[in-house]
Amino acid sequence: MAGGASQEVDHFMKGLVKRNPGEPEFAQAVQEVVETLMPFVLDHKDYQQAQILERMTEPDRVVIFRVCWEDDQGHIRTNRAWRVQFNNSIGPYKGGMRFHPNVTLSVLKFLGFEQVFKNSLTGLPMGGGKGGANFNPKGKSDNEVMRFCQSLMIELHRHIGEDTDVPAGDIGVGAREVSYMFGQYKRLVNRFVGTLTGKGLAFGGSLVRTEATGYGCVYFCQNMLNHIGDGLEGKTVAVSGSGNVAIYTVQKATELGGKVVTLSDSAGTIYDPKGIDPDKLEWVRALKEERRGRIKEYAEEFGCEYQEGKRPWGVPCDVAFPCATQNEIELADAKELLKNGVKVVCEGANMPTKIDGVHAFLDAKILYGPAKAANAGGVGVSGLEQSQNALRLSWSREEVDARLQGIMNDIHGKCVHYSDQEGGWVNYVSGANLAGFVKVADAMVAYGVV
Ligand code: NDP
Ligand code: 2IT
Repeated sequence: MAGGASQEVDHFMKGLVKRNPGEPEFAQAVQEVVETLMPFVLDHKDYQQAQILERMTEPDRVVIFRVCWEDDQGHIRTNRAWRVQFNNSIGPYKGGMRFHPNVTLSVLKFLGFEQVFKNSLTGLPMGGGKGGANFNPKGKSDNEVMRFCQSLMIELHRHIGEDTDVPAGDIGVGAREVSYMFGQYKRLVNRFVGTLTGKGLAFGGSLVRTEATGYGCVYFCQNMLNHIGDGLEGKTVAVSGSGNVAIYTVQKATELGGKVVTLSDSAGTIYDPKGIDPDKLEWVRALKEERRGRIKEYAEEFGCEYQEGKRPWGVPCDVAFPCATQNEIELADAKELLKNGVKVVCEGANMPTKIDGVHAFLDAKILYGPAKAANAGGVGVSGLEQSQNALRLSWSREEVDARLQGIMNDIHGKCVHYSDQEGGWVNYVSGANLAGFVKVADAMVAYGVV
């Protein structure tokens, strides 16, 4: 970056941190975007005059509320919940809900900010939002989770709607939680409309939504590899996490000829050099989705190594799919991956790589697919679920999967079109940030001062 742009980034970030004290994740997400956008914005007077970066980094509104519920012992519990309605310039707010004890306003603002760009990249009419609560579903009974979801929805329902804001799942929010929230929403508003996505197939859900983030991430990876005349066939693959995104990433990567050798959770990593075949993966799906168990049990079941407290990044691999959480690849992990010859890093999780790790991947000129492009398949199929709900019909699995592939191919094409390219190497970070930005920024400029 030229000296002038670099100074502008520093100046901008100082202001942002001052306005948003104690929000490190939000500052990190903005920094990564502003670093790539600043030279472009400095070249475009209309964006500067419209103060577009200042406006795009300020959410439209944030709703914060108390959620009280009663546990199975009859004790009253109190949690905090949020909905960050970040930007609705190109469509109703859209984004998941996260239930995890580490959820803070900073985490939800970073996720909402990223969502604005991601949703723009899908080509569908969706603005960006995110919500969640500092509630820990782990170890809670189904009834406790239900009471929590119902209590949360008593407040949240006032702020959402099929043309206003459409929540979905994220960490700690899967089919069970979306069903409880949607059931309570429907009861409160007395209307059956697609205000949540990720719903069950019997009540308005879309085929392939469960698989969409993982499948989409692998389609994006395959696109990056095909662009350089390569493919997943025969590649050794490391995946982190063992939740929704990880499971369907493993499924599709295996189907396309990769050998996946790791999975993890917050307690440790399993390393299975023979590969996680479809039967083993089905066992993991039941472990996680039905029994809500720990990944350590995989090592006991299939007799492989369990690395307590470790992430998968020390294992030799050609392709890495971080699919657990933010900041799970630190600079040392990035260096370790590069030392072991990684060729592709494709992000299923949101902001899994710290900024210095991102710079290490870009400096090494590997194929690095940033989250807002690579994991957009989940929200993409959520958008298709909204379309099906509005049309009052359901598309077949083949139809939704073909549309998902089309969305991921288009995102890849946009990244290539907008990226800085050096000798044929594509910088997917600058490509994704610019392509996502232009559509939203142009809408904001067209609206005038709003
Ligand atoms: P799940 O709740 O299904 O699974 C989360 C997985 O990540 C679990 O294995 C969990 O382990 C692990 N994990 C969560 N927090 C931490 C942590 N602090 N440290 C280490 N491991 C952790 O969530 P999803 O699979 O839905 O989400 C995973 C990632 O993908 C998130 O970054 C999410 O934002 C992103 N994403 C999800 C989409 C979706 O459609 N669901 C769409 C796009 C992105 P443990 O059980 O031990 O907590
Ligand atoms: O981060 C994400 O894109 C999601 N958690 C999915 C959001 C959605 O609305 O489907």
